[in-house]
Amino acid sequence: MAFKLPELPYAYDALAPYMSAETLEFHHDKHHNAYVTKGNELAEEAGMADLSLEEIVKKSHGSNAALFNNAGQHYNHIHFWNWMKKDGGGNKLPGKLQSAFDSDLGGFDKFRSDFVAAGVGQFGSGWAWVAVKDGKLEIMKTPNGENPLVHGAAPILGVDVWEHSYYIDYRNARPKYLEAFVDNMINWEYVEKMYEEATK
Ligand code: MN3
Repeated sequence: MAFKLPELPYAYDALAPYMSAETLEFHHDKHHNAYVTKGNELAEEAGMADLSLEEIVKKSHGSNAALFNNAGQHYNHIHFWNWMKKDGGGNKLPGKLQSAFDSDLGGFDKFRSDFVAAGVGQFGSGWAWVAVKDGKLEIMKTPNGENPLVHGAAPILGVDVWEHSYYIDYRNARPKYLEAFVDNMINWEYVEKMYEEATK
């Protein structure tokens, strides 16, 4: 199944001032598109072009680093665009998520500080996550294009901490970007949908 660049689910300026149109234009049209183009070439070369994206991510992990990085980033960005929305974020979580955050992550405030700390603590490029592992939520961080799928977990929320995600808007202030992501951008309904899929 060939990779295809999805449309952004909102206008380029929808997340401003927390994430600018300029950031989204570069990040979606250039960076994500490059992962799609390169990923298709490498999947073809590896004879994996007919597999699903998730299968390619898992199968290339540890055996084909170039394909893994591009396929992983394609998977991560497809969800990343949907993990954000205009007027998102904040501590009003849909009911089922709220109970899981309370029981597994110590409540919203502890989630917020642990998630921001995971993103800040990821040295260099990578991602911070909330993932379901063995039926429970966990905060994780991964380098480069890696994601929780290759650690036996299902991501339900992730934030891109590569500099291309925040440098135009926040320069080197990664913590401020992560706080704005949690407070003003998260699409909790999409997180809930992934939570339901991961726990059914
Ligand atoms: Mn990115």
